[in-house]
Amino acid sequence: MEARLTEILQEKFQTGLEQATNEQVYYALLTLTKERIKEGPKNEGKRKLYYISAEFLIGKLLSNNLINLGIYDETAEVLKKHGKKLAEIEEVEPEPSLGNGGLGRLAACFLDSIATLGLPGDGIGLNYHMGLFKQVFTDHKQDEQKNPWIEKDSWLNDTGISFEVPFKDFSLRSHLYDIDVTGYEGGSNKLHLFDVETVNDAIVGNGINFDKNDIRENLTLFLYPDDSDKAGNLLRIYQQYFMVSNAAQYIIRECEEKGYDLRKLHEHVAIQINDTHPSMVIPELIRLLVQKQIDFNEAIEIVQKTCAYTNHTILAEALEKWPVDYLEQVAPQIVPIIRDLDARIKGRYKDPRVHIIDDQNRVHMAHMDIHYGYSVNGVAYLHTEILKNEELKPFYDIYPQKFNNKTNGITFRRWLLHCNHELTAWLDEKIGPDYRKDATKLEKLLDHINDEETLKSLLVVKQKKKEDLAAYLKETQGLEINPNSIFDIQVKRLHEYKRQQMNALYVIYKYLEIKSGKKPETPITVIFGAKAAPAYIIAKDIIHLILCLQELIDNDPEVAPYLKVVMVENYNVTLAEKLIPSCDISEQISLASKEASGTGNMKFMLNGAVTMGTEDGANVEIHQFVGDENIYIFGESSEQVIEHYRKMDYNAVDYYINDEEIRRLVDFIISPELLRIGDKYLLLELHAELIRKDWFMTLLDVKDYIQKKEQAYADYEDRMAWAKKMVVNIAKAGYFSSDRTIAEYNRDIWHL
Ligand code: 7GP
Repeated sequence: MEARLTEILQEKFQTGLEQATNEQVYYALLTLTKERIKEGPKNEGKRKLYYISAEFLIGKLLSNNLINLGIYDETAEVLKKHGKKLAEIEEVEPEPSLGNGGLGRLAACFLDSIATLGLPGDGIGLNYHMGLFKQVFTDHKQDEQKNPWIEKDSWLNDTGISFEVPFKDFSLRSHLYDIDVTGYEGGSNKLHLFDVETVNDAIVGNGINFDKNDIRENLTLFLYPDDSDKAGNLLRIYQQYFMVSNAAQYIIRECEEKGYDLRKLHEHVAIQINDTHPSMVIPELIRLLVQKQIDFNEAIEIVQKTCAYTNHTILAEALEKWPVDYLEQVAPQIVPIIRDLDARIKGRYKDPRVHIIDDQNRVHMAHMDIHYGYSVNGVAYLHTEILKNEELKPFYDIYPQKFNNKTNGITFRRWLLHCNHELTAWLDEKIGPDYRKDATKLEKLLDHINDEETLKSLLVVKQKKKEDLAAYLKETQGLEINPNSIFDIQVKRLHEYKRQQMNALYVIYKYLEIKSGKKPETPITVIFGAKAAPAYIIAKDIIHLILCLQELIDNDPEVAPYLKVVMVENYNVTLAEKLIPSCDISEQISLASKEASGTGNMKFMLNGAVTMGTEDGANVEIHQFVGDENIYIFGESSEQVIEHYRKMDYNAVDYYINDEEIRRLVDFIISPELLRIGDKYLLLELHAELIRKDWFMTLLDVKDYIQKKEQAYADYEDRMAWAKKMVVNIAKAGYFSSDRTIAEYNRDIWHL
């Protein structure tokens, strides 16, 4: 590889490895890696999966590809010999901005595992030029800026493939770019990203503003453009239809190229609909099959045997319902099909809860997926049970056989081998490398749990990662944190159900404790990372509160040595890769029943953090695996919470009035100390929200939470006992490998 690397640098830059800049070396490695993938094996088979998703939060690709190709160590060595550091080269790569949160990152982990297991399966999505926004903090507030990430030389390969997508008043030409997806010591697949030929980056003005009506120029600019008005809703429908029409045309084209009979499409194709964004693939595929002279009824049957749907949330706001009238304005050709699909259901079932088009003329996308797909899955045991028994119960009663659970997983290549070289080396030494291919082998660690040297060396690894993070945050964000403090981390999208506000109330509690003279034995660093949706006002108020607390504490010499709050700017995959290995306490504190699964919880566990969490999502399964001793569980159960919603008997204001302790914490949000720093309107707004609405029941669990945190911090002092908890968490993480999840998808749904 050294020879080829030198050759590329010579050809392109007329320079050698020693003299080359990091940018030039990055370019050479990009070229070399792409060549290797091209020469390497491809995954093939009789039935192929197409995973359609609005998001793919793939993260940087260089190191991951080097690991999967088995040339990471060799590359690092060659670079070192010539005075270069691979870690510094990694910094040159821009992070693709193609995703938002859990569902997008899951899709990326899945692509890695699909390729690793040797299964033929491609991703299909859109090539957003500005992606999600870049988060900048000004005046303790979130500011959104565009995030252009595509450079002249990138992982995108221009395929030259293009389709015509018909809309009501015009049509658009697509242009397909592919990114290679490598498997770990395995074959490769592709991620297909469709773009619009006429897209125009120049129409984006300040921040993330642009003309929402200019579809020809704006369709692939942003992921999840603001949908608080009609134009925004229409733009999202344009994006979704464009995505699925291209997907359907691509799939049909591939089948025809391979000489398959389209009447047997389902024998060769499985389509996974990742949440409701790609749901229109169902009517679109029917439409295209009919165009190919297939009978309408038969087309419906074929599509029904081809499509499967994954639900990622029970939050009503995320279950898309498009007005028929909007669909008419964008893609009228699929509306008669949707009406026909709905009429068949209405003919069969009187219960309006299972109809596709409701009495307000809105199309329930999930309902179409469930009726006209062959599988419906939730993403953790509890989540699937809630779907079956609550949210989607009328559907479960009709189609019990369609429902199945697939507990999420994460790829250990990125979330261990790549992000934590020290822990990987430690594991290799303790239990040998088998766990890299078979994650359940991590259990072998339990044989060493009473070995003092093992425990001590694990603490050394953790300490090193804390120092790495401290150095990284100092250099990249100018933040100073104490590597000898407890790292207590909550990183995830900002949403009231995830309850970052509860963690902030804990910070207030601790601040007041320290002010009153009660100092923690070991200093505490509470780290947040989160983007709020641009139109989500309360989420932004919570960010504001956290940033104000950060400043208050930083400037208080009585408190600063013992407590620190930091909110990292522009949380993304790259930052997650630095934060997660360094963490001691992983915050997974959603209101029970609301977090479908969570996947950060799994990444933290794998890296030796102990979970502080509610019995929600996959926390339930983590709890079962590690046992009561190795996790901190608090708060009301999902049954209790669901009961509160049913009876509508939760009133935050009662907790506020009746509990002096709670009142003290909530009122601190509008204390003179914070009002001096922050925006009084925003702080008052949040204060009022917590008392009057508190939709996600922060005040219900906050006291239990505080108590459990105090317990965890006290336990942390016994370093050996804590290290044992870390060992159990790592040892039991094997189940949460996305290789296991994908093997189950394939066994039960895809049959590739
Ligand atoms: C997320 C869920 O909130 C999270 O619990 C789960 O782990 C993840 O999906 C993967 O299954 N949901 C979303 O990201 C989501 O609903 C809608 O996004 C835009």
